[in-house]
Amino acid sequence: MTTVLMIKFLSVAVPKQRGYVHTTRMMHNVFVYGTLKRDEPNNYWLVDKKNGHSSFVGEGTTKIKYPLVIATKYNIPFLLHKPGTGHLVKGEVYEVDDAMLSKLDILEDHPNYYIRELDDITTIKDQSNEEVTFKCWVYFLKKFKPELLRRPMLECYSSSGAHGLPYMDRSKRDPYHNYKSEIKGDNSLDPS
Ligand code: PCA
Repeated sequence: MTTVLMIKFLSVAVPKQRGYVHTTRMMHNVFVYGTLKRDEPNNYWLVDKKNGHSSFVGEGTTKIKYPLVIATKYNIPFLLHKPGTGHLVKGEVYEVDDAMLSKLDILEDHPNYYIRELDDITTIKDQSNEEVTFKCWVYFLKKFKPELLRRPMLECYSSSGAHGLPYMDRSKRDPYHNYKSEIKGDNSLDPS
């Protein structure tokens, strides 16, 4: 297995007053494990060109175990930052530009709610079938109520999975219900 640091730039043509000039945009790898995956309720954010650029890189798996649980009355998936507990979680890697990354931060309310962190993700290269591990951004829940660890831990999320807990879209939620208080905790005594 090889560990690689993938730093990419996208070359784009930007209109100037006369003709076009080429400039480069920083690209980022993001690992998604929940509603942002293909065929899941928030994937439209990632594919909407108005939000910026994204391209599917491949399926990926966390290199260490984490608890992936569904919580709140809206059935939201959370990757709890408790390394070593749960499963090697399966998800998808996307390459995104700065504009898309900041849109995803708005959706996930980083850094107030989910926290975006770089973590090791393993994927299979198409051409050589070789396993590679590289750093991707991942949205974690870092301060959570300990009782969330008693919930069933998933290896692979789907809103329509056998758990029977379909995700409820924001537009259908009660604006007066503070669902964040259902999951937010103070893990200051927990070193992970
Ligand atoms: N969307 C992000 C984090 C949790 C969620 O529902 C994701 O798919 O990775």
